[in-house]
Amino acid sequence: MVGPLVQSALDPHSPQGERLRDLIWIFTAVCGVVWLAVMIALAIAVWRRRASAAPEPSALERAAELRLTIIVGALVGMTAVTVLALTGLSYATQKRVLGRPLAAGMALLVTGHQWWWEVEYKDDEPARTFTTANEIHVPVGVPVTIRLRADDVIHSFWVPSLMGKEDLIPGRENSIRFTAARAGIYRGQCAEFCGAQHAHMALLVVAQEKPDFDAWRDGQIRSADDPNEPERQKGLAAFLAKPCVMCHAVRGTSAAARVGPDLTHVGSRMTLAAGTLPLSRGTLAAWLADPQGVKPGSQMPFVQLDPDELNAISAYLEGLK
Ligand code: HEC
Ligand SMILES: [Cu+2]
Repeated sequence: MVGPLVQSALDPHSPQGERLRDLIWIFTAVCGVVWLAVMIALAIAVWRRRASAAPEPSALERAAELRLTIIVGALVGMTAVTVLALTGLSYATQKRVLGRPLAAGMALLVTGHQWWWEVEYKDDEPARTFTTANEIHVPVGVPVTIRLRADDVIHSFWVPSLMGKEDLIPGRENSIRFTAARAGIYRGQCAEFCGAQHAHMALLVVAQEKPDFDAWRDGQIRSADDPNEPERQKGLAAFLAKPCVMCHAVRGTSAAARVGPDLTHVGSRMTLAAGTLPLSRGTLAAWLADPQGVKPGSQMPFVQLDPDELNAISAYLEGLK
């Protein structure tokens, strides 16, 4: 499919991601220095103790006591200053990354479902609004605000190269912002345990140059084309006759349900079932033949299809570019 996609907060591709990466390194460096200092102090103490003869336990050395009090007091003070400084830095970064709303830009709405992502592109013009799933395209250099909702349980939206995590909570709306700095494909993952297939709740963010993004969006706004090939026509007929239509929408047909992912342009996506499989005609057929084998516990039930129907529907879906 799209090669081995590494998702790493240490490999940022957005200004917000860079802020967070800097924060991670500063914390790591400061804590590393503190750890090293503690280990050195410990080694010195052990070594000194062994060298000097054990003093009389009940003897009181006023000077030594005073020195120790001052040293311990100073160290407690330094610890407090370090912790406060790191807290302040973390707070400042959070304000910069999440603080002021972005002026212009693009807004979309992502809803978490067990175990897939519904993605809605809103537009002032209702005819330009559309829904897709598991793959978010954004233009490079444009600030993107994503409103986050959940349908069932708590999920967490995390695309490490672009931004930190944000929870999707039923009954509440959160939001997250980022600006993709470079074209690329960035993998994301649900980061809050949400049930059996939590690990198979991935998504891709595809950052594209503006003209490519516009072309993609215009393609997604379109309804599905009527199939010309006989096999795909058979596939469409079978799809509409089966319970698929109780859960899925294909714009331009009578299928308009929203229980599962919108399939209008499913063939244009890189992955199937929220990053579980690369998308091809073969994996579509495997999914339809045994959704519970591919993704046990998934909310898509097995639907009985004879081999011809299975082939025809797979061909139809693959052609929904
Ligand atoms: C009871 C509701 C339901 C029925 C019936 C159903 N599906 Fe699904 N379908 C889902 C859900 C929910 C998902 C998301 C599964 C996941 O990724 O965890 C899904 C996922 C899919 C996907 C993958 C979409 C993507 O973008 O990854 C395809 C393709 C699909 N269904 C096709 C079909 C076809 C064809 C039928 C009929 C033979 C069908 N479904 C019947 C609920 C349903
Ligand atoms: Cu989840």
